[in-house]
Amino acid sequence: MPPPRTISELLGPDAPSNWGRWGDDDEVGSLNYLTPAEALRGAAAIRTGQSFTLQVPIGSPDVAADPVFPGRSSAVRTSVADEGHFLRGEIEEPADGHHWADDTIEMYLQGSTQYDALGHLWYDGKIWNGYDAATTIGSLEKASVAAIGRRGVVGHGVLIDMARHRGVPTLRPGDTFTHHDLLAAAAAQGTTISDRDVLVVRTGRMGEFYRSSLEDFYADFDEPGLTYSRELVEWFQRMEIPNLVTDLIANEATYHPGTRLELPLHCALMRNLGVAFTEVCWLDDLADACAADGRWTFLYTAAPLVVVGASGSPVNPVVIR
Ligand code: UVW
Repeated sequence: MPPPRTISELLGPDAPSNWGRWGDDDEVGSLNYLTPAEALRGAAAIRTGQSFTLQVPIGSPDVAADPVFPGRSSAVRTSVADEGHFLRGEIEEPADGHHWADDTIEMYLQGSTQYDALGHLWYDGKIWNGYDAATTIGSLEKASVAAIGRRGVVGHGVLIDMARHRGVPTLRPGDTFTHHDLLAAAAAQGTTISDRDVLVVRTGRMGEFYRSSLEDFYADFDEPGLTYSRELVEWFQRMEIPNLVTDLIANEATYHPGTRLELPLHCALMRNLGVAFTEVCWLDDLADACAADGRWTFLYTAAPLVVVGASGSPVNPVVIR
């Protein structure tokens, strides 16, 4: 048999699917698993009340660029009102003497810590739930990130630290792992991945981004990460994983090792199962805290912005443990 040349061939005509599971008009997919009971299970994991935010900075003057997928560019924030505008007479002095600051920002909505919309990526002319890919033209009519933003994400999270498990500060380009590796890492951490957990996976890559030069980080861009197999997709489906959260630029190994096809898990998990993807997260501080007291579970919350029709949104998830 010749090797698959397309995502469609790799995943096959009978790929595991959740289309229709939550009705013909669903736009949030596996986030439906996050019932109020899951919020309570997450809340029950809180012991000390310590909280962590998972967003990387947008437009920090301390770094040369934001961590983005090749082809995207960093956010550009512009101050359109500040004291300078008043000093230069560019804004009319109000009679009551008050001054203000205002900004605009131009950015890829997938250019920072982000939620992907379920309609962000597709193959064979169909997006999540079988909606026609033509519904994405100009604006996502279906399965845009606004649906996730309106709903919000609250659940029981578990952190699996693959970098710590492998005894390295970061996984390297081309390193891959499977759900078997996640389970082995969980066992080594003394924790369990339970049904309906928000699965948070640290590879160390975000730390590496801030330690490296841009040239080094993007040379032969080949992110490490989870890699496609049908068995792995079936595991996600069986475990009813609602949300995959990582410190990678695109949540999975860039290339499927056997075929070199790009980002097959976006299609197998996001398009077919409706798993929400949260990318470019800062997980190092959370991981250090979990390692310090051996507790790897927590309440996970996130609210991407309700950007109508958008394929993604910046987000600052909050974890409480
Ligand atoms: C791509 O679409 C390439 O990646 P992401 O999911 O990070 O936006």
